[in-house]
Amino acid sequence: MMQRPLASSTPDARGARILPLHVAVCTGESGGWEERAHVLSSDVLRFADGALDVILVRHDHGEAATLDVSIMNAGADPLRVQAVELAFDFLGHEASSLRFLRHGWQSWSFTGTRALDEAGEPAFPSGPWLRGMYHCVGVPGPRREGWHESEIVSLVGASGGGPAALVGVLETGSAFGIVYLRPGGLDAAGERSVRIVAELRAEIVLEPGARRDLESVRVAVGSDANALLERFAELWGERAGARRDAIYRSGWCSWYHFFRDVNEDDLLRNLDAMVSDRSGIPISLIQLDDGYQRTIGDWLHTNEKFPRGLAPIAQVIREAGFEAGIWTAPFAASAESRVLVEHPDWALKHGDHWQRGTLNPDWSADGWVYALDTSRTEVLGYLEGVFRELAAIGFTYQKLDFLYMACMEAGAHDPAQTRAERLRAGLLAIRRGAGTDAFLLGCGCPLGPAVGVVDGMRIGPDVAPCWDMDQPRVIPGLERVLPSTRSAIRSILNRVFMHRRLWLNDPDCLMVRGRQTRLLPHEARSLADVIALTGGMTLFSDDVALLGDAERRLVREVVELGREVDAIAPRGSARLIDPLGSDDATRVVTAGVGRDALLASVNMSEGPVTLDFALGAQGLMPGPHTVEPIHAAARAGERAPEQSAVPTRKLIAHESAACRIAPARDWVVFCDFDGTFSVQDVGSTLVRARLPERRAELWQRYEDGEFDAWEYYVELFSGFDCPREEVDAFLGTIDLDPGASELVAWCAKQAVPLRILSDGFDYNLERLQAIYDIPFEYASNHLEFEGTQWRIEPGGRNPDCGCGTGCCKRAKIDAWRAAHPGAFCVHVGNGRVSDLCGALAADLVFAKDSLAPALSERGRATVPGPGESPVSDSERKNVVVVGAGLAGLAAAWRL
Ligand code: 9PG
Repeated sequence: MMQRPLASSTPDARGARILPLHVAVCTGESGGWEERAHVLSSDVLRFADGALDVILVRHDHGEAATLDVSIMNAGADPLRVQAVELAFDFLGHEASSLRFLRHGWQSWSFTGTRALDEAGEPAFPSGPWLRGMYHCVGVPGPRREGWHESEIVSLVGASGGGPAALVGVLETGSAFGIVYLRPGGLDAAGERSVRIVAELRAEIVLEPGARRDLESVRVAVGSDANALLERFAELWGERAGARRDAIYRSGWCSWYHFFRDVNEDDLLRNLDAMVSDRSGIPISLIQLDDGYQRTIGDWLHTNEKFPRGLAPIAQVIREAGFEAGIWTAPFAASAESRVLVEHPDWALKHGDHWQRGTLNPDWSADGWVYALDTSRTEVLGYLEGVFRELAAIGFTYQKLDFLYMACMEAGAHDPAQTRAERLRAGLLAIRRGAGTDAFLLGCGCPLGPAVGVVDGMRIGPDVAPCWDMDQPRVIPGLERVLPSTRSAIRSILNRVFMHRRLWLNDPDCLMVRGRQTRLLPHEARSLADVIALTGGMTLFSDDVALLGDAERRLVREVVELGREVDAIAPRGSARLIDPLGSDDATRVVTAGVGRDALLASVNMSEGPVTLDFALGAQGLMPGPHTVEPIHAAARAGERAPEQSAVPTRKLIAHESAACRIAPARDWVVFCDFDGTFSVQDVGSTLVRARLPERRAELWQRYEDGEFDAWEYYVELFSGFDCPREEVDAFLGTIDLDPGASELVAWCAKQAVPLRILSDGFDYNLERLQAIYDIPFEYASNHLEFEGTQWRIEPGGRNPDCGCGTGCCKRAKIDAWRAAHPGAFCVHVGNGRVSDLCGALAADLVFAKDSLAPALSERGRATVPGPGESPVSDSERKNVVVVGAGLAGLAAAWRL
C-alpha cells in the first residue's frame, strides 16, 4: 500500500514528498532505543512495556505538516525519558548531489551549508564538555554515527534550486530539537531518499501519570528554499510569542576595540565624540561590554577601572540622549563571586562539583566560570533582583551573554525540568526584573527557549579585528566558532531568515577603523555590506578617535541602509540567492526596497572572482536597471565599477560589492497608435470604406515609389469630403487594445513616461482619448475640419530618414534622447512603414504584424513573445520581442 505522505508538492504525491517512517524513544539511564514503525496519522504509540505513551497529533497543510509530540508515563514507576525521535524519508528531490543547512544550537554555533555526503558529522576532537558549549549534546550516541547533524532545523536540496525539504522543531522552551540527516537507499521505484530524523530531547524523569508536551515538528517541501525557511521561522515565532516589533537599534559597543581593558575614560571619550557628531554618526545606543565588573557573577559591583560604579555611567549616557546598554553573563559566576560564596548550592552540578561553564583566565582566579542552576526558585529571584537594579539605575538595554550555561548537561536541583525549560525560566526571571519595555539581547544563547523573551539575538560567532581566527592556539573542533569575521559573516548570511520573525537579528559589531586592526579595509567593508544588507541591528565598535571622515561616513551609511532594509522586514526582507550554495564561494544577499533591489556579493573564497551583477540579480525585477555602488563615498578613490549595461567587477579574496539596482528611471515607452494602441487602423479603415478605389490606386503608386508616405496622405485627402459627423461616428467604432489601459496604468505607477507616436492624426487621437477617458501624450500629424474641407499638416518631416512619413518616429526618439541623455527607449509597434524607423532607433522593441519580420530582415535579435519575454538581464540593444500586443507586453514585463 502506498503511504500517504506527510508533505507533498503535488496532489498525486509523485513529486517532492516526505514520508513518515517510524517513531522511537530512548528511555532509562542506559539510553536504549525502541522503535515503532510508520506514523500515518494522529496516534498514541506504546513503549517501554506499556509504561510510556507517545502521543502524536498530526496537522496536514498540503506541502507541509506539523506533528505535536507529547509523552505520558502510563506505568506505575517514575521513568527517565531521554528523547523521542520521528523519522522521515524525503523523496522526489531529483538531484544527484544534495546540500543541507547545518544549523547551530546557540548563537555562536556553526551555521552554514554542507554537502550531504556519506561521512556524516565529523567527530568532535576536543571532548564532550567543550562540544556541549556549542551543541545540544556533548556525546551523540552510537545511533547517530554516520549521520549529519543540524540543530533545531535543517533544509536539504540541491544548490542552485529544485525541490527542497525542511524538517524543523518549533521550539518554545519545552525541549531542544536536533535534526539528523543522511543519504538513504533506493526504494522499489529506484528513487533515492534522504533519511531525516527529528529528535526531541526530554532528559527528564516523568512521574507516573504525568503528561508532558514536548515540541511540534514541522516537515515541508517546496521549490523555494528561502520561502521554506521564512515560513518555518514565521510559524516558530507565532508559536513562541516572538517579540519582533522592537525598534531598529543602532549603537556603539566597547568590546571590539577596548576588549576587557575598557575604562570609564574610554567610554566617556567615545560618548563625547558621539555627542559632538550626532548627525555624522546617527546612533542611539551606547553599550558597555565586558570589563567593568568586579568578577563574573557580581554584576552590580565594578572594578577599579570604573571607580564610581555603574549608576553614573548609565546616567551620563542617558543625559547625553542615548540609550544605556550593559553586558552581563547572568547565568555565570566565578568561585570568588559573592553569589557563589554566599550560595554554593546555587550552581549546577557535575557529580559533586560545580558545573564548569567556560574557561577564561581573565575572568576568575582559577580561570573557571561556573553555571547557575535556574531550576531553583531562589536563583530566579536573585536574577530578577539583579536586573531590576540594573533597570533602576538606567540600563534599558541588556546584552545577556553566555546564556547556554543555564542549560548545560549537568545535575540540576529539579530533575523534572528539561534543560530548555531551565533556560527559559532564567530568561523569564530576567525579563521580570528588567521590565517589559527593556530590550533584551540574547548572546551565546540556545535559540529556541529565548524566542518570545528576547528582543534581539546574536545570530553568529563574534567578529574580530581580523578576517580569520586570531588565536595563538586553536582548540580543535572550534575552528569555525571562535571569533573571526569570516565565521560571523557565514552565520549572518545563513540566519538572515530569522530577522523580525523571531526577534531582531544581531549580526555583531561593525568595525571600520583603519588603524589598530588587522582587518583589511576591503574586509571591513565586506562585513559592513553584509550587516547593512541583512537589516539587523547595527552596532559599531571602534574608538571614534581613530576614525577618519570616510570611516565615519561608512558607519552612517551602514546604519541608514540597515534601517532601510529593516523597515521592509519581515515581508520583502533580505534573502540569500541560492541558500544552499557553498559558504566558501561568492554569496549574494538581496533585499527589495521599494522599486529598488539592494544586492551584496561577498567573495568568501581565497582567490579573485569576476562578478556579474546582472546575473546575480536575475529574476529580481523586469526590465533594464541601473546599478549603483553602495557606500559610494567610502569607496571613492577606489577603481570605479564599470558602468556598462551588465556591470562586472573583479573581487579579490574577501572583497564584496554592494549595489543598489534600480529599474532605469529614465525609461520611456513610445507606442504606435493605429493597430497597436487601437485594434483597427483608423485612417486606412475609414478610407477603405469611403474611397476604396482611390485608396487602392494611390497605394499602388506609393508602393511603386512615385511618392512617399506623407505625399500619399496629401493625395488621399485632396479628394476627401467626408462630413465631420461621419468621421466622429466612425471613431466611435474604434476599439482600443485590451492592454492599452494596463500600459497607461503601469507607466503611471512606475513613473515611466509614455508617448504615443502616430503617423495618423491628432483629430482622431483627441476624440479617442475623450471616448475612452484614457489621457495620453502624443506626437502625430495635424488634421482639422475647415468649413467643408479637411486640412492636414505633417507633425515632423525628416528628410534625413528614409521613412517619408509626416511624423518621423526616429526623429521623435532621437529628440527625446538628446533631451534625456542615457534614456532607455522602448518602442511598441506593428507596421513596417512608420514603425520601422522608430523601432530601429529604440533600445527595445515590442513588435507584431509586419514590423516583426521587417526587423528580423534587418538582423535585429528577436525573442519569442509574448509572456515569456522579459527584458533579459543582459539587456541587449534592440532586442525585439515578437508578437507582443499590448496585453502581451504587460505579461512580458511581469506587470
Ligand atoms: C565579552 C564577549 C563579547 C562578545 C560575546 C562574548 O569561547 N568562546 O567561544 C567565546 C565566544 C564569544 C565570546 C567569548 C568567548 O564573546 O559574544 O560580543 O561580549 O563575550 O567577553
